[in-house]
Amino acid sequence: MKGLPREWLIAGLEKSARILDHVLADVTQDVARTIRDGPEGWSVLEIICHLRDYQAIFVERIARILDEDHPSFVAYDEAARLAMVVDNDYAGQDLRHVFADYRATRRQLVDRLRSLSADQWTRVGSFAPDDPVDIWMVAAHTLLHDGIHTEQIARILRQ
Ligand code: NI
Repeated sequence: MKGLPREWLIAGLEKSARILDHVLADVTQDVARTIRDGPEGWSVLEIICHLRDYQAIFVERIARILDEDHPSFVAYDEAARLAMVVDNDYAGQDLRHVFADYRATRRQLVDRLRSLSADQWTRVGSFAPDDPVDIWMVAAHTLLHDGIHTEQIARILRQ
């Protein structure tokens, strides 16, 4: 995995946000609030809020890896994920505003990754002892997380 060029990972993060932009191009606020992944599932708006909030978590992990000596991370479980829906009032957000935030943060993430030295890429944090997490892994997690939810949005928009 790490034999892949870093630039591919970074370009993937850029493209992933653009794919989501294309998917959302014709989605109005009403549609974003109405279309859901099943009766109990999240709306498109809630999914975009989730992507924004989780990207912020990934970006913070990268910042801590760079700024601290071997930081420890907290894993966010299902309860924490669901609490954010209420605490951050996902249902009351504006789709375009939230997505603009997500894209701005993505641009900052991409710029920061492009600026890293070879030594910085080797820095690590961890969730548990003997389970190091480096910047590549956090960036790949961000990209994979985009993919999971972009598929979800594209699928429910076709229902
Ligand atoms: Ni998710």
